[in-house]
This record gives sequence, C-alpha cells and structure tokens, in this order.
Amino acid sequence: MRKGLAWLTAATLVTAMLVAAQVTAAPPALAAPGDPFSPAAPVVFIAQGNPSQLQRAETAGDGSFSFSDEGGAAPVGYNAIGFNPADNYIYGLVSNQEATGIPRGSLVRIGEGGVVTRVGTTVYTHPGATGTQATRWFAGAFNPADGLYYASDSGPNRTMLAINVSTGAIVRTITFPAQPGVQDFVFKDGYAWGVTADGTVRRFDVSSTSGTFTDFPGAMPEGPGGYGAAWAFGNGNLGFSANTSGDVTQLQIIDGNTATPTFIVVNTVTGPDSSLNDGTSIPGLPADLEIEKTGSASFTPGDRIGYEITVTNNGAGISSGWTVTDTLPAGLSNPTVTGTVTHAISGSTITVSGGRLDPGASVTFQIEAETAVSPPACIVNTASILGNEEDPDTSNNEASAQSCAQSLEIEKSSTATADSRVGGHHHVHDHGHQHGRGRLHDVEPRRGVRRPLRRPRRR
Ligand SMILES: [Ca+2]
Ligand SMILES: [Ca+2]
Repeated sequence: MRKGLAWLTAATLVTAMLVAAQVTAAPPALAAPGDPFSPAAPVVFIAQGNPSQLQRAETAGDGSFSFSDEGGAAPVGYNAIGFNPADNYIYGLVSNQEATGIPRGSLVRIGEGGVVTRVGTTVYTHPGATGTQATRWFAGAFNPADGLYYASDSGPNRTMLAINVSTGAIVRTITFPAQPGVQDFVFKDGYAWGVTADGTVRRFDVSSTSGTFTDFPGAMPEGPGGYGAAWAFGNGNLGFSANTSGDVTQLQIIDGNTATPTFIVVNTVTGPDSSLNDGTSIPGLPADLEIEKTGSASFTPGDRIGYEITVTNNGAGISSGWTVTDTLPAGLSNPTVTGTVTHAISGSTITVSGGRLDPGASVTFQIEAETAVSPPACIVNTASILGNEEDPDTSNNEASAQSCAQSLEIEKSSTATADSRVGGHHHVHDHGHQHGRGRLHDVEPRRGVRRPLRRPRRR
C-alpha cells in the first residue's frame, strides 16, 4: 500500500474518493472528511475500541447522552485524545495497528469523518520502559493555559509529556512520584484533573518536570471500571464518563487552584457504557439560557400545587444541555416532575437535566408539590438554571413564583393567575408588606429584588 493511502485503510471507497478530490478542489463550502471540526457546535467526542471508532456524544431531549459514529473505524487504535482549539483538530497517540505503517506512540491528528493523519515522525515513549508498555498513552488533553498537548499512562508508567503539536517537540517531560492512576484527564485552572475508580478526584500539578498530584476523596461518585473519558464543558465544568455504567457526571470545581477546592456534582445523566475509551470536547459558543417559572397564585393548604418551568435558548450558540435546580421552600414537600427531562430529588432539592436546544428553541416541564396543612401565608419558590455552555447573561438564570394560601385569610390571597398583566385588577398581599397595585410581583428573596412576573411564552 502506498504510504499516502495508509491513513485511509478503513475508510470506504466513497470516503477515499472524497479525500482524494479534496487535494485539488477549492476549499469546500461544507465540511469534508479530514477538515477541521467546526468550533461553533458544542460536542463531546469519545474514541473507543481497537481500531478506534470516533463517536459524537450528544444529548437527547431528556439530557441523556447518546453516541453516533463519526465516520468509519480508524486505520489505527489511538487513545489520549484532546481537542486543540488552535486548529480545531483532535490529537491522539497511536496505541495499536502498526501494520498501517504508523508505529505505536505516533502522534495523529483526527478531523471530520474521523480521518486520521500522522503528525511528524516522532515515536513518543516512556523513558526506561520496553515493548508496548513504552508507547502506552491512556490519558490526554490540551492545556488552555499554554496550548500544549499533555499525555500520560494510567500506570505503571509515571511520565507525562507536554507536546507542541505544531512542531512535534516535547516541551517538558514530567515525572510523577507514583503512577497517575486515571484513564483520562482534562485541564482547568492550570491543573490536569482525573477521577479514579473509587471516586477520588486527582489534581495533577504539571508545571515542573517533577510532577505532583493531590487527592480529593469522595468528590465524585464511584465509577467501577474507572472514568475513561474526561472533557470540559463551555461553562467551565468538567465531564467524566464512567466506563462500566456509562453514567456521565458533570462536576463543578470552585477555587480549583487552592488547597481546598469545593466540588459540586451538578448532575449525572445516562450514557452508553464503553471500554478502551477516551474523551474530549468542543466547548461551543456562548449560549444565553433563560428560565421562566409560573405557578398557581393561590392554593388551599394540603392540596398539591403546580409550577411550569420554561427554558429558552436566546442564542447565539447551540446549547448542548442544561440543569435546573429547584430547592423547595418550607411548606412544600413530596415533589414530582413531569416532562421530557431527567430528574433527581434529594431532600427538598430537585435537579432537572435537559438536552440540546438550538437558538430560539425552548422546552417546558412541570413540578408539583404538596402544600403543608399549616403553611406560611405565602410561598415563594425559586428555580435557577445552569447551561452546559458559557452563559453571557446570568440575569435571567433565576425565576420565582409566589403562591398564597387562600383559606387562612382571604385578603392574603391573590385573584391573579399566571397570565396576569400589568393593569389588571388583582389584589395581592405579600406577607403584609407588599401591596399589589394591579401588578403581580415575584420575589427574589436573597437580594430582595422585585421584578414583574413575566407572561409565559406560548410556543
Ligand atoms: Ca482526553
Ligand atoms: Ca442566561
């Protein structure tokens, strides 16, 4: 086989012809196999199997991840993938299929359709190791802080390389005192972060040739079989995929560059299980998500009360998913959630996860809860939203609805409905200090800001 076709071994004839045509054709208007990926659409990539099959992981309406093949199987097995925002290609290191003429330990670039191209002629090895173990690279990611590509083994090799993919040069060889023990990592706050099978978050300091790592036990759910894929969401949170269960957990890290970071599990959604895998992501463009909430203006104590929550993507980017958190105030209990969403209830906190929303699109779901027989006169229930991408306008990320008990004292109830408009003739008492003047208010208790209740969108 001619060397030039080595990269196309497993591609279909049609794909091969497209690639061949691309050599002489003008730049295509649409993405063609081998082109860089579009940075505009957020997507998680998983590579798994041997030879590798690149897959796009995208969320369905209920927020769960499903995988779809990106092109055919690659001519080689590769691992330790990372997306390079400088050129919009994925990079990885070859783990198998030397018969193609691409040795193990080679750096490869992966483009649209999963087309693989070797970069340079260097074979990257762990010092002192022999055989296939010397070229084993299980974890990899780009560090936004320096633009370099980092790769390591999970073990027993203890070295991590920092590679400039433009030149192929090894910029730094980092040696850790013990094996890294994670199957993938992703960068945030200048550190590489991975998760061990027992749910320990491991933070790697890669700033010098003498690497160190710090463990934060219990920060993540246990992931039997390990967490083989790690990536960053556009909102700055990290995503980890558990090999055995397929569960995808979104982790928020606050003060990640301090001795005592705070870890918050934002949500866990289902995905396919996998093995021999690795992950990376295209973070996409900022997307302004907006949350609106309506509810019954009044209720009879002991009855169930309903809320409707609408999530809208105001653009400009595509939203790859979102999480709504609704913590019930005193007086509400036994919640239920309906709609095409995934939800979890822990005590009084309801976490609702939803999927992809194009610019302009919206989705609605309902929360119901039981009111106490002796409730507070009025109940203000607030929900907030976190998008997977960067959100340029956080002022519309929280919404509240107020409901007042009508049997305690009839004046302390509202005749308003969720559709009440300014200029109506509704009379509202709010804890005796807020008198409605034909205008129903919602209340943001933490800051005491009052905003007009917005008319729900009808779509
Ligand atoms: Ca990776
Ligand atoms: Ca927003």
